[in-house]
Amino acid sequence: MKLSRRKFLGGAAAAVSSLTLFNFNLLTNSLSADAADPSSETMKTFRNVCPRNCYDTCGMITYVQDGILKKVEGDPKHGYTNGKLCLKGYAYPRRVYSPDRIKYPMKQSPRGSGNWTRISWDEAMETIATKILDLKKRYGSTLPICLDKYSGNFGIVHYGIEGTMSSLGYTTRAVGTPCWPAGIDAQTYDFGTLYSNDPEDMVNAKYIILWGQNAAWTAIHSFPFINKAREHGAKLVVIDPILTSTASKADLYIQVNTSTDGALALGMARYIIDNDLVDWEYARANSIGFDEWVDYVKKDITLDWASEKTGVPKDTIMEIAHDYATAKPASMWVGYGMQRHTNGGQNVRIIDALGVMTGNVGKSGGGVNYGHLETWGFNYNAMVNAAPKGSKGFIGPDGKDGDRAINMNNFAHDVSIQSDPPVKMLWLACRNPASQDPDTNAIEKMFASMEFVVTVDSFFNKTVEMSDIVLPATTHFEDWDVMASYWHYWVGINQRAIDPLYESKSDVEIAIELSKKMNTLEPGSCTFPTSGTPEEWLAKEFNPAIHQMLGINDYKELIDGPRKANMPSASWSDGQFRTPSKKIEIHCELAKKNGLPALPIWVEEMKTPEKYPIRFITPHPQHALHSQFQNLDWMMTTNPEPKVEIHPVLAAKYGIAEGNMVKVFNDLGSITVKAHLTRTTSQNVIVSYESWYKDSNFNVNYTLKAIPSDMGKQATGNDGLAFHDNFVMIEKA
Ligand SMILES: Nc1nc2c(c(=O)[nH]1)N[C@H]1C(S)=C(S)[C@@H](COP(=O)(O)OP(=O)(O)OC[C@H]3O[C@@H](n4cnc5c(=O)[nH]c(N)nc54)[C@H](O)[C@@H]3O)O[C@H]1N2
Ligand SMILES: Nc1nc2c(c(=O)[nH]1)N[C@H]1C(S)=C(S)[C@@H](COP(=O)(O)OP(=O)(O)OC[C@H]3O[C@@H](n4cnc5c(=O)[nH]c(N)nc54)[C@H](O)[C@@H]3O)O[C@H]1N2
Ligand code: SF4
Ligand SMILES: [Mo]
Repeated sequence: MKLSRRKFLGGAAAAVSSLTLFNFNLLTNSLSADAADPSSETMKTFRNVCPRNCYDTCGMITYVQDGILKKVEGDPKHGYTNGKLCLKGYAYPRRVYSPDRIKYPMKQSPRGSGNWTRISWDEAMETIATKILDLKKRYGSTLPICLDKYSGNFGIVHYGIEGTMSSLGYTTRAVGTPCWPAGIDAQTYDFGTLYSNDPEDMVNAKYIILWGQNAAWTAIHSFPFINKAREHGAKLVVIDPILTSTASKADLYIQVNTSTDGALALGMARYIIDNDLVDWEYARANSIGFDEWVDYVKKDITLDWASEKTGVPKDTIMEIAHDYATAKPASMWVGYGMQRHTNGGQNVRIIDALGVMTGNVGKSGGGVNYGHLETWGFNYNAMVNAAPKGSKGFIGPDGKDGDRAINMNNFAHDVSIQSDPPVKMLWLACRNPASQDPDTNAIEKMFASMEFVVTVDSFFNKTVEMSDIVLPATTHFEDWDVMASYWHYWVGINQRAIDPLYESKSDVEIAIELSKKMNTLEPGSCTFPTSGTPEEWLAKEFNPAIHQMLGINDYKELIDGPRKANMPSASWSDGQFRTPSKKIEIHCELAKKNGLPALPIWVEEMKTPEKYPIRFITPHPQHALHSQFQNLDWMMTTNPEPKVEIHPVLAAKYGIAEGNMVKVFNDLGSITVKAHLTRTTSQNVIVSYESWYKDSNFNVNYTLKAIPSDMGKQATGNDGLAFHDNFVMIEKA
């Protein structure tokens, strides 16, 4: 039976939970003990925002004495994060003052040797600018220079990294997002864009489904709102192939076969139709193609099929279908984990249709919630720079010069195949492809083939190890910025709380330095402005629409506290969908034009290859944010080594015992990691959380093929990655 029920904090769960809390208190107490008295007259406080790629984008209060960051706390004025941070957030002082921080510009020769020497900023800029001008002369354009930037820091001023490139001319750009593209396209096809209910509005839900979403680790601040709804009687259902920390808190946990969520949702739809629970009035008034889809469900879908496909008992499918359709309102939160499949976007479209058929879209306490970009209407001033006069670029369909876009989600491959001109130089900032991209061997080979690699970062990570020059980046406490969230609706200012440590500079300051050098060596070769204080750069990002949305007249008002956008708590409550038809497009011609099914119908999941019968899922870790945080001393104490989680039955088949070293491998590569036997995963799935451990070569992506998900191109330029359609074999090492 693939179903288990847990009472919230009942039995063993309560014991584990209080233990965790106990350890956590110890940790925070020791931090407070280290810190000076917050009420001391010499203590200054600043407002910061955690700029990581995290749902929560927490407001922070930073305590500084004599120019030293003493401690960080959650900002009580932030209505969503409510004065609390996660463990990573509380560990920030360990990051700022980590002895492992990159302190100065450094060069490595030869690349990959570990032979680093400190250089001055002037030498670094001279070397980089000379190389850029040399490439431009040799190839007639700056297209041989390729930028890969993603989610190290999502601050708006950090779009100056893109600005660094556009001010040089037309360059090659890694385009796309590994996070959420298939789901974005699914919601774009259905609703016109992604737009979610305010997560604080979950308190009004009577029933909540977290579908492939591990909020207890990846969005912890949503839990108080979920719990409040539960205090009022709402039920929490978690659907995930792994019994995650989130699942352990649920009233009902459903262990679904991976990549079959669409089949589960269609089984639910069949039950809802058969039992006359459809909100025909809402669905017919607000969507197109609804009846056509209902006909498909009636003709093609049975509960027996859905149960067989998903591994979920028929009774359970009926139970959640009934409860979801009758709870009014019922909220769904679709996670990014579940769309990382070859049919991931399509599965999201089917889940969207469930929301529509039950009239849960556009309602407070409802929604098919995935994320939004409604509060991101800044000027992106640091990003927009005209190319220098006479710049030659990639000729687009419009006949004009432009950047050359390559696929961020197939980076190693796409960089390698460029020939006219080839890519010769990489600029990496806020990005660690050597840890985070699929097919690490291919990434290493591609890096080795480059003429010149510059990385801007704060730690000597795997990408830095493959670079010629590294430039030291400030942390967000050393910089001005403004931060919006892709989940909640608060916007906060990030003050410079301490001076930049050592010789570190922000990405915009680096662009300024580079521009000065470029223009000295060849006047007019770079358009990036050569002046402006960090706060002036920040001020330029605001506009009247942002002011109005936040109810402020000046960005400085945000120093008094973050502001929430003045918007309805229920997305789509006005019924103004942003599709071509202005209705929800259950039948979507745009999807059809893009080679996808017009309707939210079932698309087969990727089949398990015979040679590699075990699925290897590598989701997001608790103590790290990708390659960030886990390398810090506190995290290494809390979580000293990586593990692979294996079901005892599967482990027995391969003669593997708890604590054995296990080789996980496929055609692409292998990793060797310690086994942890657990029934939280199923018998054909092993799990390891992606992370960069200090002094370790552990990297799940050595085994991961760059297989695209089904959607993403329409809204984000490239399809997503089917990270969780990865198959391996295991043996005792
Ligand atoms: N602590 C922490 N927080 C983070 C991050 C982090 O690295 N660490 N990363 C941030 C970023 S960049 C992102 S994109 C988000 C991602 O946050 P989430 O949306 O929570 O995504 P994941 O943790 O990748 O995956 C969530 C769950 O999806 C499940 N899953 C995988 N395949 C399937 C499937 O076929 N069906 C179903 N139902 N479930 C499936 C996985 O088992 C996993 O438990 O989190 C952000 N927050
Ligand atoms: N196997 C597997 N792989 C995955 C995923 C998965 O689920 N499984 N998830 C994918 C997802 S959803 C994502 S979002 C990607 C994340 O991929 P990345 O965005 O590359 O991930 P990070 O580890 O956050 O690395 C960013 C780097 O930016 C640096 N950085 C931080 N702040 C700054 C700054 O202000 N300036 C500069 N210049 N650098 C800075 C950090 O030190 C870090 O080295 O990983 C993807 N990879
Ligand atoms: S990592 Fe996420 S939860 Fe933790 S402090 Fe940063 S924004 Fe908040
Ligand atoms: Mo992500």
